[in-house]
Amino acid sequence: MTTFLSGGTGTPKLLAGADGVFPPGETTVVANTGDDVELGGLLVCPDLDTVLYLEGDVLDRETWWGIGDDTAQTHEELHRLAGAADLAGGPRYLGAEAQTAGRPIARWRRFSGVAEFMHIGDRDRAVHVTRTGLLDEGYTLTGATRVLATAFGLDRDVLPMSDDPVATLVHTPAGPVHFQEFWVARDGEPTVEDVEFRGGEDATATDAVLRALREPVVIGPSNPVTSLGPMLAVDGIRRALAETPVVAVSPFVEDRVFSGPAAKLMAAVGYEPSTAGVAEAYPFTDAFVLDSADDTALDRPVVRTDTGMETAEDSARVARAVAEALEVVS
Ligand code: FO1
Repeated sequence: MTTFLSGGTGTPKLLAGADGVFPPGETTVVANTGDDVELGGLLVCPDLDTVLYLEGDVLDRETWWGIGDDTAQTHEELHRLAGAADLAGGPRYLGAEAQTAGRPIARWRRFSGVAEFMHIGDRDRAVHVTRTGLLDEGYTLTGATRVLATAFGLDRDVLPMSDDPVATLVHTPAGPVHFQEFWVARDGEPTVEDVEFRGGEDATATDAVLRALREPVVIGPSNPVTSLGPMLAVDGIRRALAETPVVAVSPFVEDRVFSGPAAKLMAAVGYEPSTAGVAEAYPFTDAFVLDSADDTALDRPVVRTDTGMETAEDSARVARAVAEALEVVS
């Protein structure tokens, strides 16, 4: 058995061609939930859903989020209504008191659905309605995810990192904003002073996650700060990673990042935005997979390959390098 830690697009891209090396029935994916928001009363879990949709073969492969060829009639009507009533768009946070009222899992990231600031497709929304309904019926997020995994016919086990709330808040000169405001509404442009994983200290890892972390662990080329940071903020997860073989794929080629805001966020939290900085951020990692053009000298074993992943064949090549690195450290 092997366990993948997933967030953003990095680890999903690795999983997309990994079946031949890591058979779905023998792998578990633990997904970041720091990016989750409650929007118009519905819990949206982008990193869980990307894995559900990928493994269920419905993922939008242009964006790597949402469902391919989805319509967005409800989203469009929400914008028409808001526009016609002169309601300002942009993220509309619920009031300060409401942020800690309501469903505990949604704490510190509760938004009104008026002029919905994230694009939610119609089929995607059905998933959020189902998930939120199950939570309201008393399911944990782990239980609700299991139901959705069955609905999408998954062979891989997919687990949220915790059933407790952890919210990724980006501190900017104008104050803290949720990661989805920073990324979706502000295009990743605000200056970042710090990144906070609110709730991380009190959140616990579920038994299912702790069981999965007894197996060898793979961290794909996900963003070390916003994809992995929320997981590392949970004590039990950090401790479990120190006890098991871990292989990580660098999202950098030396100091060049493949995509996304990783470099900016790493610099903001005090890590060099480079492979060397990733190694510092992941002290529990026993071996790394680096790009063939990455000459960074690390104090741990390294397997090199072309880590660019555009096609399933690319992902399979990186998966084989990961398996080779795991052999060295297991
Ligand atoms: N990313 C965007 O850039 N714009 C969006 O409107 C948007 C909507 C969205 C809806 C559901 C979902 O699961 C993901 C969505 N994302 C959107 C992606 C998301 O912001 C991030 O890429 C992830 O949180 C990073 O993993």
